[in-house]
Amino acid sequence: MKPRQLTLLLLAGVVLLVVAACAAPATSSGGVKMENGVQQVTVISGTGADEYKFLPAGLTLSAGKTQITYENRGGLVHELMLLDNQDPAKIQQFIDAHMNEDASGEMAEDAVPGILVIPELEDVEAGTSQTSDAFELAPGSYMIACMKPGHYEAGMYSTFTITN
Ligand SMILES: [Cu+2]
Repeated sequence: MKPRQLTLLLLAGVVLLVVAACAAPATSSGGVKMENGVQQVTVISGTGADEYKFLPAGLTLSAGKTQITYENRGGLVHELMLLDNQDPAKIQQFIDAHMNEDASGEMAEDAVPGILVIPELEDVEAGTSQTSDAFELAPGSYMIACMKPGHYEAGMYSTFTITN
């Protein structure tokens, strides 16, 4: 075999490996599973059109001990806030207060008490994930949202419905 052919063959091998690595199923596509009595909720955001999306959207969960993992597969820094969505007007108040934090000097979660259900998963870098502590999830309506500037407006939120 001529050196040139060998080089081409090696190159083809490398290309195949790269393609195989890319085609391999991702660790998980997100969703809900029970583990040691704790409801594990995994949401992801992706690249391109999915950069500003929490997936899967519109999850229905059970009340009880819960842990949320957010996996950022996109190219930007994001965050995940779990918000009480019983009163959508309060969500808007929270968003306004959040935009105003620098001017008002007041944290949005203080301006709208009780809206933030758990501490936010803050500054989740591209290609990383964060998991919340376990917490007790009560029945009701919730929203997860990213409040990085412009992200909520771009559609980076999703609602959770919690059944008994
Ligand atoms: Cu975001």
